[in-house]
Amino acid sequence: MIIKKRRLEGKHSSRPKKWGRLEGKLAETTPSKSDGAEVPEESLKMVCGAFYLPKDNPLKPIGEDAYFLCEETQTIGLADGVGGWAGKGVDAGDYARELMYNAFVAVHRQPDGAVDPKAVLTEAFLNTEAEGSSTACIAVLKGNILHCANVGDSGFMVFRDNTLVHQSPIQQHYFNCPFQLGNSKSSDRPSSATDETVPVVSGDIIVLGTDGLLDNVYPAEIEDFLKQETLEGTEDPWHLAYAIAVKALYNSQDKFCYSPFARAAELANKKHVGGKIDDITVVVARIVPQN
Ligand SMILES: [Mn+2]
Repeated sequence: MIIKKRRLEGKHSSRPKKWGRLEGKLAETTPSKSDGAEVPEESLKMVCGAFYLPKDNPLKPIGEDAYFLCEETQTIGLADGVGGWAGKGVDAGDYARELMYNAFVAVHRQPDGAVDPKAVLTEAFLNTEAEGSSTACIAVLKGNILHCANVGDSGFMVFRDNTLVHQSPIQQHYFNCPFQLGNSKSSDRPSSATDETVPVVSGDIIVLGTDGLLDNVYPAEIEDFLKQETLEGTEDPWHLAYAIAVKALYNSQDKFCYSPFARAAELANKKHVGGKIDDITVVVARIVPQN
């Protein structure tokens, strides 16, 4: 069963003021030198942190998002149970949590140093029995390449020198109905997952988020935030994840901001004003030299 997300709220929208530049072309992601010489591959690793802010709901205190971090295998992942299941008495958070638990288990069954994110997602999906459905994003660092498998409207961004250089595409059947893994016949399958490889360099910041982040915070806002953090010398990924999640929370509760969700609604000829209240998961990985 393909389940649409929550109903829209609000009546009209306003134009963007500050963040319109996001439509611009993304920078080249491949590291290069001006003299054309090949850049030697650096041995890199991810240092990870995360912050989860479930939305305020006494009936579902842990929300519907789930994530895992595994620095041992250099793998991170998150999932967002599709809230539309609540109308059928199903907590899709159960599906998302089981999926991420199974992904964490699957990561450790992969060959050393050769974790395949799509294989992890496939094994996790096959072992998940809960009712419901969920978006999912798994990212693995191998050498200097970030490999990602993504289903639906969670996703990841890569920032270099405080500038967005890569953003994963969103997969949706139609507005507010993302691709979703699940056990019903019409759910999507891991074979639908995007399979992306992004070269990274030391100093890059990877931000994974559920739509609670992506629908409320523009990448340009994260760029500004990273610039400020650079000035202040903050490097702790847990702190970054916390601060970005709080920004998403703030925007989600702003009834008048022209949020990414409001913009997407407008493009789909739907009406929505302000941020979108949702569970917010932010995973931050800082790319650093191996030693
Ligand atoms: Mn969500």
